[in-house]
Amino acid sequence: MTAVSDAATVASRLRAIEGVGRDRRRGGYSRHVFTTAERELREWFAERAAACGLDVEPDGNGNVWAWWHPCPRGDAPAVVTGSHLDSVPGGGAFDGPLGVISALCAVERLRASGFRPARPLAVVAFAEEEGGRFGVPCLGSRLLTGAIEPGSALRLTDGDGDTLADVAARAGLRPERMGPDADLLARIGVFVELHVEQGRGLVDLDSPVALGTSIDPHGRWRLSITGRGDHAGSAALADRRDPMVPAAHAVVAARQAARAASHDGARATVGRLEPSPGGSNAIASRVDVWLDARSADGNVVRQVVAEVCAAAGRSAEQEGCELEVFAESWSEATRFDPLLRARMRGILGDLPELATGAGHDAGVLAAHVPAGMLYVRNPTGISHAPAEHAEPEDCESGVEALTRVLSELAGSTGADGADGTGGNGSW
Ligand code: HGY
Ligand code: MN
Ligand code: MN
Repeated sequence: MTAVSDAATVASRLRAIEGVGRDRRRGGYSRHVFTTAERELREWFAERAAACGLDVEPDGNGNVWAWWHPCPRGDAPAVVTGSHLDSVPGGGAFDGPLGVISALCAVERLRASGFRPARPLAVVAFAEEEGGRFGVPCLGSRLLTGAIEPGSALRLTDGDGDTLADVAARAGLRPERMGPDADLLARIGVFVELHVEQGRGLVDLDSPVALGTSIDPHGRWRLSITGRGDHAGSAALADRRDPMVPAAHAVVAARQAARAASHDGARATVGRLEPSPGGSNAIASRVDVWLDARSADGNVVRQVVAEVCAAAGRSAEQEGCELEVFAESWSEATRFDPLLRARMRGILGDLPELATGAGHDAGVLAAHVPAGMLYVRNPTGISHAPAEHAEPEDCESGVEALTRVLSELAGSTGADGADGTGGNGSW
């Protein structure tokens, strides 16, 4: 591959956006879908993609695609790579943007090397992967693939009570057209996502890059506990119906239930808890508790959730409160395409292979097209927090790997006209 000027390194591209969406209160970044910060990133992505000769085409669901045209077989299923630009509240700099930026850098290097794809090649930035604004992760890829019913998606609301329909319309989309896009989905032949590792697998294996094997089943539930608001100083204990007490039991029960099922890799987390009205000298009238539960076994996830809800229910009954539970999202287990994984191993050599508990758009697409992932070492192992990190040289190893994979999958240098598949039409 050609030598790369600093201008096209991942580190330089990350620096170019490092000021966008900084969260002064929480630290890290808050770049939620269709907010000013995320819109700024979309515009930056579109500019950079156009600058490297790609045709930028936003789809009807808020995802942004950048296509490498023309190519000898324009109608062949495309090789697609990319990730997302949105973040969790107070998130790190790499989760999402590393995959999008690495894809752009890989395309720039392929073009600079004189490579010509035998089939379309695209870079995509999916919308609302974190579910940080509307509560459902991978919303853009779920809408594209029909993994979520459009009507229920459009009725999702953000913290201000604005619906996705209203926010999307303000962003220039046509809510009535949002939903499955079979034509676009049919254009995708294979999807490869590069992502910062969310864990310490690579640090312990001392390798800068790994292949993804699977994503654990995982979901989100909202426990809504209703009591009676009152004065913190005058309400007698015997008269209280304080929803914060069952909420506290839910938090502790999450850890206990996960620990009891830790042999199945169970994890249960309450990262978000919203008392209303939220006065420090008032008993809350209602508390919403969001439970995130995951495990290698979907039945174990459901078991953990049942235990947490039972504990919160018992406490709510004792406290004279009402508990309602709402399932907000569910992601089945993903096993990445073994043929594609073998192909990527053939291209990159025997890299470590990692399972993950973190969800990705590649997990949603995997139900429709061969999908694979590349992980870049994160020396802290931490993610969804400002301490998330990847060293510049490891990011370059990631781009190098992605560039080689794209070059192989997308076909020839134009000399031999090979179509890039493994010869048997598979990947
Ligand atoms: O929550 C997840 O696993 C992903 O980061 N959206
Ligand atoms: Mn991510
Ligand atoms: Mn994430």
